[in-house]
Amino acid sequence: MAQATKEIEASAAVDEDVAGIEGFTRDQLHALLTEMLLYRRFEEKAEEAYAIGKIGGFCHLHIGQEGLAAGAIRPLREDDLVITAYREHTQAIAKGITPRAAMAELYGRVDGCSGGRGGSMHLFDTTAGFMGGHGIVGGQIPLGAGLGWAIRYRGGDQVCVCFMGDAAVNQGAFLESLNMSAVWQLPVIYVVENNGYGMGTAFSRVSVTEMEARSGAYGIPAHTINGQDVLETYRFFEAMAGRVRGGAGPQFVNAETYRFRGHSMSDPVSGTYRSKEEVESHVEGQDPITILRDRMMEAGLLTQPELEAMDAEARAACEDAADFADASPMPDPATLYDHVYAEVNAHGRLFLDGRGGGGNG
Ligand SMILES: Cc1ncc(C[n+]2csc(CCOP(=O)(O)OP(=O)(O)O)c2C)c(N)n1
Ligand SMILES: [Mg+2]
Repeated sequence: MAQATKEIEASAAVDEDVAGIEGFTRDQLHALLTEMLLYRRFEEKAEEAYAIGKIGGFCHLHIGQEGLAAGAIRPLREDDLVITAYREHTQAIAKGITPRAAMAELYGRVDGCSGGRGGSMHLFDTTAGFMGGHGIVGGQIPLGAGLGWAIRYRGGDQVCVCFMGDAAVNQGAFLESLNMSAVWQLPVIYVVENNGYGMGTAFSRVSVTEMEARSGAYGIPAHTINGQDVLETYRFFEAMAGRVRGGAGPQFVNAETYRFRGHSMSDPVSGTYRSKEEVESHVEGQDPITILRDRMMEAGLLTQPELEAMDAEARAACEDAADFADASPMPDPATLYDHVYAEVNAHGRLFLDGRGGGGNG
């Protein structure tokens, strides 16, 4: 997979002589498809592991929405920041967390990217610029604004991509964060993964306006994209990251997508809030992987054996991740309270470096 990633980056300049689709070379297309297959197989492996009790707690799968992980995150720079909600396994992998470290975290093991303390909803790796994994709906939005502020304060030229679900735009934190981001012109791209539903409530039932209207009060430009089309998504974020890096200020993206599974592992795929037929029609016609696969095959840029080899590689990487997770130890119970509270000395100062002093005093 690392190879696939390099190929996208290496061929950023498009050679017009190379046959491709919409300016993407054959290698770039193969890399994007390989990435999305990895995400899909990872989620299927997680689903299987959850069913046999290897993974506990909550677990929300991104199946159906992978075009947004690949299309919005792969064009970013390594030092750009991503912050998101709890449906984040594939986004973490897209930003550079290995399938092994992600799966071990789902299993709650010490080799997980959060040391086994976060689980499915709290994948973290600051060195990869992946700032979590947040379980409180909308909780990551003010943090995203804070990351944008930190970038500005330090004089950097990174961007922060802050994902959220459609239900999160009705949280007060969304309004406060967009306002401050606009006032301070922060380099944050707010992205709504608009899959049409909260847990079981259609967005149309809890909103009297279209999603695009939500950022207008703050003068933040709104954009709607088709998140099932990974090529459109990739091009959009490639250009938008460049504009925001150049000082365009905060942006609001309504990325239309669809979740193929239930809200979490404990919810049915369909129910009173959406019909079986609705789900089936999206799985049939709106699968980001199938859409790209078919376009590549029609253009003569992908053969069946190539697809099978790609898929076998993705499956093997996820089997390996699960074996790795299984072999990793559980955290030592004696460390249960580590990282929960900051250590404070008698003067109320934080022990930041083990020597006391400094901190918040
Ligand atoms: C503050 C808060 N309220 C309620 C919940 C329970 N809850 C978990 S997910 C969810 C729905 C969120 O839907 P959306 O933001 O559209 O994201 P999606 O699950 O569709 O990715 C709710 C209400 C929560 N986690 N946090
Ligand atoms: Mg939603």
